[in-house]
Amino acid sequence: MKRRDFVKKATLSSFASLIGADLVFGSKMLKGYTPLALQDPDPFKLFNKHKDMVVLNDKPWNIEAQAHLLDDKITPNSCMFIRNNGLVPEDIDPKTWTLTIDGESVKNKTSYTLSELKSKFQQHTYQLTLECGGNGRAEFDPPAKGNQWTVGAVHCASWTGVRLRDVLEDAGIKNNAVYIGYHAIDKHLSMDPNKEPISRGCPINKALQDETLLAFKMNGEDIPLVHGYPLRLVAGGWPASVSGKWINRISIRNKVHDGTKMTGTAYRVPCEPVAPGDKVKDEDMCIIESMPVKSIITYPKTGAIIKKEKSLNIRGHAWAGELEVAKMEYSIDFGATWNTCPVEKPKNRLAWQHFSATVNFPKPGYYEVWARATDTNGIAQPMLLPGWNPKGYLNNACHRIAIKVT
Ligand SMILES: Nc1nc2c(c(=O)[nH]1)N[C@H]1C(S)=C(S)[C@@H](COP(=O)(O)O)O[C@H]1N2
Ligand SMILES: [Mo]
Repeated sequence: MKRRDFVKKATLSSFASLIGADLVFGSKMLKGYTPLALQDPDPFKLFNKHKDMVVLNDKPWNIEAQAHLLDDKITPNSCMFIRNNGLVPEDIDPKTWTLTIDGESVKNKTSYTLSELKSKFQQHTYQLTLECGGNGRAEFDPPAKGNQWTVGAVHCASWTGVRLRDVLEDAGIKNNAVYIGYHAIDKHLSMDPNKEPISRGCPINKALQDETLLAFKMNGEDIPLVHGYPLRLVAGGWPASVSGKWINRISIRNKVHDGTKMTGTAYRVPCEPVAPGDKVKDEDMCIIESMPVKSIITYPKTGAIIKKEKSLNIRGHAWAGELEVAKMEYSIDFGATWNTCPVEKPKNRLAWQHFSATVNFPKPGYYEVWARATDTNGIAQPMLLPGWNPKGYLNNACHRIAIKVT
């Protein structure tokens, strides 16, 4: 039950147990009034998030991790960033939930209940890296509007579900299919029922990949509500906006999907590089597909102080959209020289990879450790900022941590 309904239905005694004190004049309270103690929900409790997570916006909820919170190989719910464009749905009944496959390019429009999806199709589990297209936006200059994500809008959880391909093929895909678009039940901030907060998708070939899932489990449990319960599209390696939460419809389109945030400048970057601050026409903006190569140092936490004789073990993760990370390096001299360090193979395609290194510092003082990944095409992360773009997407600059050696 959602807190609001709980408050509505609560008796005075259960109400008091929520607040942790007696509601002394509870009988005098006007009907429909919510006591202040319950008006400001604590997002950390509400979403089971770690206390070091950073709230960027509360309407809609946008919460990011810090680098040191992402140390686990598989990101636990407590440290997964939240990015909502609209309102988190309430009162979801998994028993009556259906997913409808429709669109110009479906052979037979078909609806499936959750239990049909689970029983009719084979289930698969993959670790999938989902990074918000706007991760790193805070660093761009001139600045871009939108959530000022620093480094924490990325996670790699383990997702279980059925292949989108199996379901689309069951409904039948016409030869003229080019794209899929998702529709979800979250409400627009304006509460206008005719507006969708977001309805994105991907080309049909991405939709048909083995790892593209209709997921109903995350890290072995029901997906937490805020991350898309009861059904979520998961398309690793692409901007996480492609991975629709709370989806109840997928359209097989005979053209590029034109839902909310597919058109204009949303999730698009200039097709050709532009100078910082340039105006770019809508028609010169291209849809972001695979995310660029990137890495993050998750241990130690920036600002760590170490003793001179100790060498420092660092570790973190690296990912490269549709590609793999082929090489991992670190630098302690602001990028003048680089040392190669080991990077593990991914658990499966589109999962992030783990790296570690033992770093030795020549003498006491202030240092920065920079990490740089290179993908299988030989493309490396830029040391500082990559190409400026009007909406502040795709900042894959090297992650840096400060270290003091005493
Ligand atoms: N229905 C729906 N799906 C959505 C969104 C949303 O607002 N509504 N946000 C998208 C964006 S922009 C991102 S980055 C990811 C965030 O996923 P998370 O909140 O599980 O980390 O969900 C995507 N799927
Ligand atoms: Mo996003």
